[in-house]
Amino acid sequence: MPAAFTSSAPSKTTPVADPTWYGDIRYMFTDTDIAHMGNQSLDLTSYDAVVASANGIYGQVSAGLMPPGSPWSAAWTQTFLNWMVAGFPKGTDTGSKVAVAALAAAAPVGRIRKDINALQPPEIALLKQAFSGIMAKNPTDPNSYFVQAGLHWLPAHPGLWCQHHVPAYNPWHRAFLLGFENALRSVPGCEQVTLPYWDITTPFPDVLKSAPFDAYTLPQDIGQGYNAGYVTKRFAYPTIEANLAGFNVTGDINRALSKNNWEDFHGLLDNRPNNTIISAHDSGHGSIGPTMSDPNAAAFDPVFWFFHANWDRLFWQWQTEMNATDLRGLLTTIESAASKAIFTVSVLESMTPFTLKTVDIVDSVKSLDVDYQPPQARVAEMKVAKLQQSAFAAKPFRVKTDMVDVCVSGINRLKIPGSFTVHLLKDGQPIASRFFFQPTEAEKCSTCVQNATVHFNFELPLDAVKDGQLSVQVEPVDKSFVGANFPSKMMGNPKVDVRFLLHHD
Ligand SMILES: [Cu+2]
Repeated sequence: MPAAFTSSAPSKTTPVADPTWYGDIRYMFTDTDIAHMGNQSLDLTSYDAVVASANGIYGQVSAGLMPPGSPWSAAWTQTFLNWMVAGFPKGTDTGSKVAVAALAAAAPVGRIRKDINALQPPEIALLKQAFSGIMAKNPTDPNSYFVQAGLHWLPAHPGLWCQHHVPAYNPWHRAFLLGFENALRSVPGCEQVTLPYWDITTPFPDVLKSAPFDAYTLPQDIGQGYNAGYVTKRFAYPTIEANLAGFNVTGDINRALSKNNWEDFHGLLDNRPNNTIISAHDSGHGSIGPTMSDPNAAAFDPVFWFFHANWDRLFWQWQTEMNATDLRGLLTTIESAASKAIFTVSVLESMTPFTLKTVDIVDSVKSLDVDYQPPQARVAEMKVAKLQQSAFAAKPFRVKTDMVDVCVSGINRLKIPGSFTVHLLKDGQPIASRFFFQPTEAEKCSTCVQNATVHFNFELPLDAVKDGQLSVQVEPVDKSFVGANFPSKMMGNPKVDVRFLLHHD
């Protein structure tokens, strides 16, 4: 289990000369402080709120008044002042190494999800037994593969339950996976089985290319033309690998893991660049095949579960590295009101159709008994520079002139019938592409209409885009309406911006 959040608090006897929000300040408020000031509408878990009230907080702590009964030491007060003087730097977390070390030494967890390539033959046999078992269950049985997969979209409640491109995306899918794993455990003899993951930066796992993991046949109609007898479909395996490389899914994953805050890790939320986890997830869906490209039916392809266990693993890895494995730690990484609200406003904490609430899934190990074994081959791990579109003026920054961000914005996705790819072309040749995962009738999806207008960010070497004619093409999966190039006018006349990126030293 990760170290307790408060264990990373700065020294009470020696002031920190160069404190940051992520490294020091967020650890200085106790749960009591947070509850107490919360009554007075000051949210001490929020960077913005603490910055806005910093003068008042400093006045109280320097006068020895706060917190009541156990005021801050002189060193803490000085640390806080140093942070104010430096212009409230956000910095990066320094507690992650503590958290990771503590994790390794922790007591064994009940559900260890493994890299599918690390499974031993008896483990594969058990997993096959569990999948075959739920696939054989009557489609009215809540533990049947049909009911479980159907919760994602069709036939359950199209567009009402499943959360994508919104703050609840990661929490909702964590609960979804747990329910599926419980269904697998309902098969006699499989009470201990766990759902492995496919590290998508490695080739398509061989074990998923044969029954029962290669396909599923619908036992009854689910709507939208998916009728009884429909067999889930994938592209040819070499095509899948070429697609994943073409979308640079690995690049998006590495960029996401380099981010310090919730919005940038997910991407797209709060108008952040769309080139991190949700982009990698969408492009992954689009890479794998006709069934996985369509949210209506994606969860019926058995690869969906191994694919999504991997996104949940990455979410947990990011949480661990950010010391955001409990609610309080997670809240300190959240910057926007909409994201914070799903963890703090009771009615927004529910995740239909699950009984678990968003706040229940934050600590995967402690609350859900779920942990992940690291991937077998960490081939693709690379250090990604923390490039930003804007930087704090209080700190020196550099302009990186060898990289640019090409942003295609203002795409009204509700006008596009189903999932689509956005290509950036130079002299007619695609140089970068991204996929967007959405249902055929996005305008009827209550989650989709919350963010009708979407954008795509391509971080590229300047050399890749200069001295050539650039163009953008939006290619729907379903080309029967307008062909391979969706007309700009029909989707709100998207715009293109190119900007240099900045970074702090
Ligand atoms: Cu998905």
